[in-house]
Amino acid sequence: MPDAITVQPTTHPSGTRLSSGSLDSLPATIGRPAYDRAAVTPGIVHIGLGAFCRAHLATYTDDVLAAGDTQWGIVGVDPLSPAIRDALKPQDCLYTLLVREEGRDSLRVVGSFLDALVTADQLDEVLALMAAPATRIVTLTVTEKGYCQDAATGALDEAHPLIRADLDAPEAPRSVPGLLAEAIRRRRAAGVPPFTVLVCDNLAQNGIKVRGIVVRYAELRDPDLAAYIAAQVSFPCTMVDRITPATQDADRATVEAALGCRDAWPVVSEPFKQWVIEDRFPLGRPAWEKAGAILVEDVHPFELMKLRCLNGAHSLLAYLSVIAGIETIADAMADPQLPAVVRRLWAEDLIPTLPPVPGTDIPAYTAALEARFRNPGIRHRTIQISSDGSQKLPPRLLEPARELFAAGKAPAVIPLAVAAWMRFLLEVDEKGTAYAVADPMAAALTGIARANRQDAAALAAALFAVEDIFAPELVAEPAFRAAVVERLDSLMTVGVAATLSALLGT
Ligand code: CS2
Repeated sequence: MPDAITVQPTTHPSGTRLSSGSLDSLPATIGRPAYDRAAVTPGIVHIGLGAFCRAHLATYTDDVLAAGDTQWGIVGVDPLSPAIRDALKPQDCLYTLLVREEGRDSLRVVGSFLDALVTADQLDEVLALMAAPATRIVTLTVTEKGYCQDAATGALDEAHPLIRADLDAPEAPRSVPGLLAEAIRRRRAAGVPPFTVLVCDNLAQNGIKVRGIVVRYAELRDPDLAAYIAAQVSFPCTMVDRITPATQDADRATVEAALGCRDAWPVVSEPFKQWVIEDRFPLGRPAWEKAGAILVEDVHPFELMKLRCLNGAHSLLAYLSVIAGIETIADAMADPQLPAVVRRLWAEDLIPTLPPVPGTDIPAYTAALEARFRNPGIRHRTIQISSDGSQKLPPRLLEPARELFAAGKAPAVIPLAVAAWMRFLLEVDEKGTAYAVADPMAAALTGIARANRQDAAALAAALFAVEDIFAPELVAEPAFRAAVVERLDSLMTVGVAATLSALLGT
């Protein structure tokens, strides 16, 4: 089913709720499941019910169901919060995807979620479902921090409170590694082969990394289970991409006006989407390629390009924008200087670190990224992207910086991004407006920032010492340290605009 269906706002009596029963009365311009949902059986358990998976893998799967392969319905599981489950259940797990581009909105109701559960209060049901033979794939979008990793190394954070708790009570897991290990253990005990674990988060080599995390967790729990997981469970790597900002009330109102009934939690995204997947699914998979996914032997080149060029540029823009008081990525791209800084980041620091990407012209890819960032229909808040910097900076920007130094080159723009993140930790923008830092390490990081708020060199030195974020080889580079301190001092004394002018020579 295509995403692009132009919508004319309608004036239906409001009050009704989107549901199976209201599908037939939707305006003809609204896309909807082109298949009998009652005939669909669950084949996928998806963990992490945020907006991204509903704009991305659920729409690919919706298309596969519409193409007639009805054994791949999805049951969604949120590890913590009941909010999305409670919004979706009364509407038979249907929801609307509002695709926005300049002057043209299109809407489709997505039907691939069959049910929604919450681990925190339905653990037995979740584990029974994950252990069921019909479940052949477990997909995940739990964000970088959801895997309980040490962000600098990508290894399991063995001191993580959820991991400690799960090791004490492994049959009632609360962490994602604990949940995967327990479900696989139950399947093994029942003679059911393991599901494929498909990680759809922005980690470098996401499948390999999460495999390492789950195997290590299992080793601490039961070495025999660890050996089984290492030998038998497939963790293909994936590259996922679709810009999907958090849903706002204004989006709910737009959707309600178009549908003529209320959708408690629609999702907004850009038109573009991309999914590159390693084709290693021992128990089979949906024919996602029919919906445009690219199945490959090796995802790594695609993933490096996306994680560095898209996500790295997002992080640079987010930290500079939050401290300058710029609200969205589209607004940042309307700034007189920021687009030029992003182009330099791509050209000088990131593209030189990338291997060739099959079928892709990388400068054309970054030019297309620039157009995506400028999409005025997408109000992607810079404060949203600023979250979890401790998890995001290492794969997006610190690793390419380390690679550049190892090749004898100094990065031109990455030190500015790192300095902007450090300045951002002061929790107040240049206009004096306070904001909160959202990060699993927020307490420690903002504590360091508060203690060193007058002194760029001291602040940078204290943050460089945080080994969960900074690899020792990188912070041992005097040129890296000096460049970050210089930029941070400039951001703290003369501000974003003057710092960018100095960098760009404008
Ligand atoms: C963003 C991503 O919030 C962020 O950190 O960089 O969510 C980004 O929008 C997606 O990865 C796009 O595919």
